[in-house]
Amino acid sequence: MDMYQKREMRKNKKMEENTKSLPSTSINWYPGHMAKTKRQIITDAKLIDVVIEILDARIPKSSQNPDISEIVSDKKRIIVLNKCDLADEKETEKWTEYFKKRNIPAIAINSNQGTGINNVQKEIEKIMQEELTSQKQKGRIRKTIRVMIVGIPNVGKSSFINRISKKTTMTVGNKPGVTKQKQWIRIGNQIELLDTPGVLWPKFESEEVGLNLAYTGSIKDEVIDKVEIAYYLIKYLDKNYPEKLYEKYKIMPEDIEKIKDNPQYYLELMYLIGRKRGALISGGNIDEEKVANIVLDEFKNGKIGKITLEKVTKI
Ligand SMILES: Nc1nc2c(ncn2[C@@H]2O[C@H](COP(=O)(O)OP(=O)(O)OP(=O)(O)O)[C@@H](O)[C@H]2O)c(=O)[nH]1
Ligand SMILES: [Mg+2]
Repeated sequence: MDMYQKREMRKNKKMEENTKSLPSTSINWYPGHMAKTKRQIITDAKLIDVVIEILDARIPKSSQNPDISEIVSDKKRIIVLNKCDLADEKETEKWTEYFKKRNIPAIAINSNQGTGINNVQKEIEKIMQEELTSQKQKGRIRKTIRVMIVGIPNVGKSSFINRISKKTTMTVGNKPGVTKQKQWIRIGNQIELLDTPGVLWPKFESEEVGLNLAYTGSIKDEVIDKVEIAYYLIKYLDKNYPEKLYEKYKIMPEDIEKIKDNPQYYLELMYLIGRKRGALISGGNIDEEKVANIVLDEFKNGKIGKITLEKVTKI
């Protein structure tokens, strides 16, 4: 057993004791405009040939809206794993395999840099080929291919559209709820894309789903307790990516030695990060809000490393 595994065992025991006394998160954010967008998607789906479901490569399961998946289940569908630059490459590969095994084409992309974008365009053409050929044989000149882009808030729908269309038509922003209404855009002479506002669903299946959506920036800051969310993120990273967490915040084995038996281990770890980053208020106390903001922002922007929060368990 190596050093990390030993520490892990001690901590798991501690964590079980700790969590009992902690408040449980109850993240839910489903404002009226999302219900409205969902209704709009149901109506528009009737005109659509292909649906591109954009997922966050770091949380392919939690970022898949069960309501939307159901609405578009009878459509030709492509899954796009966006923000692959922020995710663990090996895990992203497993996720694309996972979807392909279930007969859904899946493509990993980075909408900021353009990686993988051409493959999406090829896939749209491929998936439509049979229908287009059959229409041609019947003597019909095929109309436009209509593609609807759906996904949770802040996952990169508008960024993807800007990339694939090589334009900057859509407004993008580093917060959820940027796109307020649907918008069409044409690319080339055959494809039309429909951008839609991000939609979540009324009740998350588990606390973990809510946390994953909060860590990756799909839930509005105003409706979450950032300190609590950062606490859980630190706990997750300490359990799953300790090397990356320690390297980023310059945490030494001797630092851990000092806090490892503390019943509030994860809170101490958060304070330790706060001290390392100078997140202090008068009297030398830790500015909890500040350290929470640092960790959440740095995670969201990939500064802690390429991290996948959900692993494929069975391909
Ligand atoms: N690192 C990284 N960031 C990305 C990528 N794609 C988009 N982003 C960033 O993610 C943020 C959200 O992008 P948007 O395109 O506005 O997301 P959206 O899905 O349209 O969001 P809503 O309109 O609010 O639903 C922006 O800060 C983008 O720069 C990507 O592939 N990698
Ligand atoms: Mg948008």
